Amino acid sequence: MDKTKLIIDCDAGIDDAQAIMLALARPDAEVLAITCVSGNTEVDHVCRNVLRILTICDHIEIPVYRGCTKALVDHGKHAKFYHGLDGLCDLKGLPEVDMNLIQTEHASCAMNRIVGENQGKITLICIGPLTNVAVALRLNPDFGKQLKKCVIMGGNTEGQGNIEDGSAAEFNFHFDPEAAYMVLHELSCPITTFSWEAVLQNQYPWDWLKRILNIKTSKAIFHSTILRTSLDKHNEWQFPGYSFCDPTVVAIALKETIVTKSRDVFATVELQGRLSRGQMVSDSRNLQKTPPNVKQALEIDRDLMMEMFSSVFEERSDSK
Ligand SMILES: [Ca+2]
Repeated sequence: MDKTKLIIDCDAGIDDAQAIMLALARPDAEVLAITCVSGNTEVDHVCRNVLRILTICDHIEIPVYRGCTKALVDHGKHAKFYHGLDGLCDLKGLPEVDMNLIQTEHASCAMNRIVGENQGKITLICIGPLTNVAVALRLNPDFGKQLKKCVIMGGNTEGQGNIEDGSAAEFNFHFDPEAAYMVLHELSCPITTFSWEAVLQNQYPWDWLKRILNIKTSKAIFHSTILRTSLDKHNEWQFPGYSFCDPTVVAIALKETIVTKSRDVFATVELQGRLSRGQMVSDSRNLQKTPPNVKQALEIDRDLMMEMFSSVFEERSDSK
């Protein structure tokens, strides 16, 4: 089987953990590197969390790179209201890890090197703010041309935000609007985005999630432990179902057919605005007569998504 070669750029993060667990469990994926960026929490916490996830999944051999400590212009606000101070709900008892395992090469340099060594073969999965990718672009303007494709968790299609300050932007784009702008305008490879509104419109049955939370393998217990606090937020927000952000992006990267409705559109990012800084703005009527630069995934084959995610926790001989 030809495996899809992945670089995962993340700000782990609870749903980043789910996304990485999904990628590592897939026989059709090869994770070449995980790069870390400031976002949900500080970048050192992100690095530690990624090592914890790799430890639980028995894939500590995958290289992890530390990336940007701040957004390009502003210092964005971390999402401690959902992910806790350390990105995984400040829980005790998570695996101890050796931070010396973090590679010395900067994440943006590593992205460029690995993509240069595998030209046209790498799918870049972006599930955090886009700062590392923007810096990779500034180091090498041809970075995008050397990618196979890029799939991004981020942006808006209808101006709904998911940040406590009430702004009309999605978290990853809001955290570093300039980086998101650069990526949409300059990353010259096929780009697919999964917006916050698409997350809300593709929710999953609570009963299905409860079945996963009741599995008692070490990997499933880790997953249910880190999810517990965030589920209180879902209850508080009265979501009708469970919402998947980052894992859906991994699924889209590996199986394009999981997207059952999409639109190709020219989109940019608002860099000003009191309430809309960081909002993705789409020219859905093509009034500017500008060629599309993104495919926006709108609807997901939820049965397939549930099947893919459930398989992460299926028993194997190693009980992971
Ligand atoms: Ca994330």
